[in-house]
Amino acid sequence: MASKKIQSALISVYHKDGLEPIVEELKRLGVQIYSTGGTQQFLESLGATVNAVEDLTSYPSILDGRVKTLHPKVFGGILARREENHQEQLKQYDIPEIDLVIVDLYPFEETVANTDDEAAIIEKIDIGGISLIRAAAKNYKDVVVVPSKAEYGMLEKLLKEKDGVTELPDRKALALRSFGVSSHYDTAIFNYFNQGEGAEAAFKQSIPEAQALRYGENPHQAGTFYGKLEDMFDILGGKALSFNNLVDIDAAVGLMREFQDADPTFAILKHTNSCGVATRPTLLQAWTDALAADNVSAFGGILIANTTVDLATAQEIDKIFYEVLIAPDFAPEAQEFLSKKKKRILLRIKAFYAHERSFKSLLNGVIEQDTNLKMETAEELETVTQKAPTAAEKEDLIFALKCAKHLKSNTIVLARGQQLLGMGCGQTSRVDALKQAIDKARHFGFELDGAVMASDAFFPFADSVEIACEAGVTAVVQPGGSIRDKDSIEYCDANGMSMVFTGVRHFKH
Ligand code: 93A
Repeated sequence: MASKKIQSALISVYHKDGLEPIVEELKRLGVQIYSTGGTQQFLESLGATVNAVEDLTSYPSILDGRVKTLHPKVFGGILARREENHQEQLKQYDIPEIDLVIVDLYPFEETVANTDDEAAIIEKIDIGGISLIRAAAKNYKDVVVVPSKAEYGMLEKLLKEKDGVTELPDRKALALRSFGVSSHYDTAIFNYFNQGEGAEAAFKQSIPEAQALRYGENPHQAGTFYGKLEDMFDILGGKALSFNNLVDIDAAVGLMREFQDADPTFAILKHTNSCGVATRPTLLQAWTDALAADNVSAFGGILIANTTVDLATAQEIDKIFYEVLIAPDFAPEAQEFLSKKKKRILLRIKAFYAHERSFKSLLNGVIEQDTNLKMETAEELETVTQKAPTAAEKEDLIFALKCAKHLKSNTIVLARGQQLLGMGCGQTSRVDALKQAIDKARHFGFELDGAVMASDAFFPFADSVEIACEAGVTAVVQPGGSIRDKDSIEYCDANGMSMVFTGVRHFKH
């Protein structure tokens, strides 16, 4: 039966005001009232007949009021289902049913706002009251719960208009309000503990801070960053980071993570894609050879190095316009020199950190996945052609694969001698990506004899291998797994090329 008539009530409120009309109704309906000390006094002052909770539990309020209502005789009467087996136990232990629970919690938030006295604040963490609310809300099928003053009006109406008879939807609505109150209350307590020295650093980090950005991807879009950049970077100078800067920095860091233990490496990115990458004995040479792959796209780019930027390299970099320069460190004279350009963003990265999980919002939800932290090694490459790649080619295949992993799919990377020669990315066909890579490489003056090719996913047909071979490519790395793998392999064998499989796809959308 969904209709219930309120016959008994437990009232325990911190602020007593506002209860008067409710008490009048409870008196009129002859509801049996149980109450805690202070509330009891107040209700009696209004002429109500009240049973002390202490008489019910046969316990006084103890430990300075910390334990008042926490007793089976109270919670049993709230939580009992109004069914046969629970009824028997209520009888056995002499527990009266409680049909209505009215609570106004200790004012925790107000206390935090008004004092720094920790002991006073802790004392205002309500334990019994919040338990009463949660218990009554759990048993909403039978019990009416009023978790704060905000619901007094609703209750008054039910008592007045329906003589204390309530329906299931009313009780469920009040239960919903109750869990709203309890979660808000606990969040306030959490926020209090999650500050100052007592807060655990790791836990604090997991609660991102909000930082308004000038705008989102475009000026007509508002944007916010949730996170703490200072944990990852020393921001040494430049204008405020934009939404797009953050997206590009993330891509740059992801790419350079692959090269963090390599010889000096430089990468140049635009719109999250690398257009130049080189590993060399010196950073200056790495910069020069990264730029050589596409000195047009580099304009306004995001630059990242895996080692300290020295003055000579800084002076070369300074010749082009860039947005952001990221490095593990800067020689003092290099930092001083680069800082002269006030708008350019200079970031000292503390670690090439990567979250193990990544998220993306789409449709009416969010998707989450393991971050792609896998990278194959030269030893893991499985030769599938008669000819195996040389040791140098293997190193270049891994280099190209690292670049390809961080380019938008479909992508093809052409590389040689630890230098990106050309790349195609974000294409709807693998052949288009390859053609783009070849065109770019040639446009910037590279011939492709002896170059290697990496593909983020398998070749569905032999056409890509044919085009690459004609351009001069001698070794290919791909995951494998196409039903036509045999066609590509046979073409390589017939044309003196080597091909290796990784078994690992690196799509990036
Ligand atoms: O200290 S408590 O967490 N321990 C309890 O057992 C308990 N039961 C009710 N606080 C408890 N309450 C709270 O006491 C209620 O939430 C209410 O705010 C207050 C009412 O106390 P009094 O009626 O004595 O003024």
